[in-house]
Amino acid sequence: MKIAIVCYPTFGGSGVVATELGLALSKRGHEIHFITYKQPVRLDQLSSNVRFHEVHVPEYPLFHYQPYELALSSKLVNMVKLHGIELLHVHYAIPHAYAGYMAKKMLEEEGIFIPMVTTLHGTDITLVGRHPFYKPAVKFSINSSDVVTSVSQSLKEDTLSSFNITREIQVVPNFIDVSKFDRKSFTDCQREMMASEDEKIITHVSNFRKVKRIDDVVKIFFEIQKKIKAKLMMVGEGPEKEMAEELVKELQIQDKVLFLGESHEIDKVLCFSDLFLLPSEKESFGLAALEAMVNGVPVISTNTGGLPEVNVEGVSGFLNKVGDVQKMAENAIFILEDKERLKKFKENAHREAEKFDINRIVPQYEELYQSLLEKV
Ligand code: GMT
Repeated sequence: MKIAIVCYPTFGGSGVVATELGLALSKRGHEIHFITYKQPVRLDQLSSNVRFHEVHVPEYPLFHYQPYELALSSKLVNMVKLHGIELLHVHYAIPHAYAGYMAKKMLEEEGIFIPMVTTLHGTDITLVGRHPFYKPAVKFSINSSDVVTSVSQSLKEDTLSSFNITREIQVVPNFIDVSKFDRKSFTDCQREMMASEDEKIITHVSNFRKVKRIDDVVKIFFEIQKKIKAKLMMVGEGPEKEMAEELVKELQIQDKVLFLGESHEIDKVLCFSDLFLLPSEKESFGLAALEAMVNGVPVISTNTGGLPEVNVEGVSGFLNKVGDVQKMAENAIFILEDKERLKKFKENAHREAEKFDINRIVPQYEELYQSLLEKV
């Protein structure tokens, strides 16, 4: 199949999932065209089966806001015609599903019928999409898609309760390539550069937005380090980073917390981590938690959104109410304080992650595409 994938090219989960999906599909013989404003961060292997088409938005002084949707829909029309693309898969409703729908309609005028799959990722529904400024357009684009998928059951329910949806929503969970971790060489893991042997390593990875409750990450760690010798690795960039740095200074734990910035090599940090913290306000799935788990890192998270579908209570980690710093710290200490218990949780975390192996999930998308193309 010739498939166009539209996504955000940044470090965010939706772009990562879209890129990994495209790469996996290309390995299964499909021709994938990524269409977005910058080369996606995880797209490091362009080939005859994997192409990238950049959307340019020319600056024009008349426009207070440059019209990205317009440029994207025109680019989609041109690329579909030029490369004979058969199907659009757009990730994140805003504005991708909207632009995709416009492209579909323009192509129909020329007698080209192309189905569109829209995958909802979370913040496009739970944060941004339900804002009255966007809501009618988001509802319209979801209802106008040929197939709608969501990355968790919880996100499906959130979507149905926030919007008047007339389409069926299929849950296709996010995934991970488990084989990558089985093949990993031991030398990649340079633990000694980060902490001494008797220190536990605790990690958080995110885009440092308010929804991640970065202050809770620091507060949970503050409680842990009172009882257990530990270091905290903070990976990522975002608006809450400065506040977190201030808090770390205020709590006088600067020597125990490392802000590593954005990284292309998350797995190299996760491979020596003992525990992962994800105390988010909302999380439709929690891809970061799954990435930790496949690396054998237990997860202390909140029990919000889709997190209970990924992190299993008492097995791969623990889940507590949003903001319950004390409980999350107690659970973290419970896992870390006993060597055998920690080992068990690490094994469990990896085993639970295997349920989301790429080879189980990608065929679900393939089947869905196939059945759509049969209807055209
Ligand atoms: O985590 C973020 O804030 C980024 C955001 C995105 O749109 O890239 O992530 C969302 O999509 C991910 C991939 O499906 C999910 O794993 C995240 O849980 C979801 N984030 C939220 O719901 C806050």
